[in-house]
Amino acid sequence: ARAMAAHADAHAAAAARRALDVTQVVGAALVDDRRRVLVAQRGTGGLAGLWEFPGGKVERGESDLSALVRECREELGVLITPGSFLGEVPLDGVVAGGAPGASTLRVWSGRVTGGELVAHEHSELRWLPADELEALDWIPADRPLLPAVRALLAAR
Ligand code: DCM
Repeated sequence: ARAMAAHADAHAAAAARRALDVTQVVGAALVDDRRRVLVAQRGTGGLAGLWEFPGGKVERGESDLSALVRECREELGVLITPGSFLGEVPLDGVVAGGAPGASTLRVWSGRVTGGELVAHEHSELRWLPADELEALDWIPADRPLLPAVRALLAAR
């Protein structure tokens, strides 16, 4: 019941932030049949060279999961099926254009269910097992999600 309440709270908070028109970011921890997760290296911008879970900004009027599916199609050329919600991390004000913590990164697990994986926007894509995640040079927002991703891979 507590998990359900927390889930409802997270949804209410997300709706409130959208009402304020603050930028939200979604990401996908895509897993395969070999207990690996897809990680992507940013090729351009201030975060170039850092690793992330693929994703991006939720557009006005778009749901989180629609944004997740769209971003994976645009960035990776694949159709994904979202799975479980893994967690939410505050982003700094640079992304949001607002107060620190007003914007968040929300990450779901997912599976690739169609298409051919191509790095359309990243400099590199890698499928990595749980024990190779910690050593990557992660975007700060993504690193706190690693325990949840490792648990996801261990549970499969
Ligand atoms: N971002 C992030 N973690 C991700 C994906 C994105 O922290 N897994 C951040 C980086 C950018 C912003 O969200 O500041 C928008 O991402 P993009 O440039 O990919 O649209």
